[in-house]
Amino acid sequence: MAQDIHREKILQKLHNTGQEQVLRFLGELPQDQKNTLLLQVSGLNLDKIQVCVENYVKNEVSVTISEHFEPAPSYPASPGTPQMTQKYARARQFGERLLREGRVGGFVVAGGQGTRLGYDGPKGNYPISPIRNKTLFAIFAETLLAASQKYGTAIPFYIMTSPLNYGATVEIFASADYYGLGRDNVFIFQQGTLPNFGFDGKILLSAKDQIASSPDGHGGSLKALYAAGAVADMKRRGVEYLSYWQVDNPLVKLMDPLFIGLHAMDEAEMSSKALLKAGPLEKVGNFCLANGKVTVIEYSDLPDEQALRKNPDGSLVFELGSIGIHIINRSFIEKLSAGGDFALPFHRAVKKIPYIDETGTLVQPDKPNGVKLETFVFDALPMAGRSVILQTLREEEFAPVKNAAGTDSPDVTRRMMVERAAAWLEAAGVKVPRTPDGAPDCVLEIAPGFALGPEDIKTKRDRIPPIAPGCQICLE
Ligand code: UD2
Repeated sequence: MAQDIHREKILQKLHNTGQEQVLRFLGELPQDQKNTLLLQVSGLNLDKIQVCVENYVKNEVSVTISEHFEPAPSYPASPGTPQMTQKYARARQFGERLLREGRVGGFVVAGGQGTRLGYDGPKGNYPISPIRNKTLFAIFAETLLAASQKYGTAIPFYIMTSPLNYGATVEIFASADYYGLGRDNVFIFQQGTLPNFGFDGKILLSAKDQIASSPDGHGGSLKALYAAGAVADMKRRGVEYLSYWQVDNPLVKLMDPLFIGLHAMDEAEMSSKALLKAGPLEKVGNFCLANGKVTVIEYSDLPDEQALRKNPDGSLVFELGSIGIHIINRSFIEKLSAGGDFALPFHRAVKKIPYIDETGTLVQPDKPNGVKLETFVFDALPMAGRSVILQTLREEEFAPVKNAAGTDSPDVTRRMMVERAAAWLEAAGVKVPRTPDGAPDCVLEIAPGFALGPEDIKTKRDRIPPIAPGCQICLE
């Protein structure tokens, strides 16, 4: 009886919001599939979806950017003045103290699919290191393990997956015995999903008993951290800051004392690392100051005339690109989530979405037929009381694996990993053979357990053999 009333309520709601097509095949489904579908439908917030449809699906304009925005201030990659040098030194010490006190956790967003890379499976399992072929997950976990040892604390590792790659990710970590971090220090959880829509705003079905849906974007991480209990886990451990990064970038400097220290000293709630863009139209988000708040405007939303604007010295006005590296305070996530109705703006992506048509046939469209919605974590930046930007260097910290070939491809990433290893060794006084055009004439890999940065190499000079032209050396 109660079930019938519940079902009636769902039907009524679907009718009121014009979404009754999702139950089109209910009558012909066996009971278990009926239940699956009704469970999915009852999990939809149809009132919110109706607003979404009006504002983001039927509406062509995806994002409204503030009319008045200016470049955002930032800390340079290297301090330029004696005062700054002092501030950076103090920040580094403060960051190291926070790390030693176990107040920082690691957080990777790994819910995206490796579609562009043409890789089947969680992208974090992509093998990338130049000699040992270690996966992205292995590199991150080994880095956290090395940092845990360096700072004498167990740094927890939070990993956000999507429902599509959660099971596989759990299996990867279990079969690698959590890369030595200990099962208790690895927290794998799932992000939320959002239904997919036809251009008419109707929710699509991917099977007669399945609503077509996709992950809700990395912006979903803030809610998911809270809902999955990761925030409660952080609280239990005394973790106050999350070092956040994207799964595709093996060069990311996790647990960077300078970044953590500047963020904490300036009492920021959410901070970012930035790069000087490689060109005005590079496909990264642009840091701006809109209404006095640090804001990222995605490359696709920044009008070209703004992206191309130059200063009198020839530099770009909007020169700072976002690379998906942040520090986020636990208290900031708690503050946003506690109210329950916190929401980031949706971004609209027009896609080819397979769907079940009214005759019950699965259609694989050959041109875009609908809309997927996503949220972006950097849209939380303007909600932060304070937000710091620290510039970093591309060759030191950013080599994402995104495409099978060309820009941001595995070949480029591996080359940059070797280049950085060579630069670290040379900074410690080790001679690295180079070709006439300046590239390292050898293949080098530095395991995180050997060194987390050039400073660790200096103390291990005696363990580094002479590097002959054309050789392969892995320091571990
Ligand atoms: C992102 C940024 C771009 C720049 C670039 C640097 C956006 C919208 N753009 O571009 O400004 O910083 O990265 O590399 O972020 N993810 C999830 N769940 C999702 C969707 C994505 O966990 O639902 C993760 C994904 O696994 C990856 C990260 O978020 O680690 C970035 O996602 P992407 O690869 O789709 O972003 P991209 O390359 O378009």
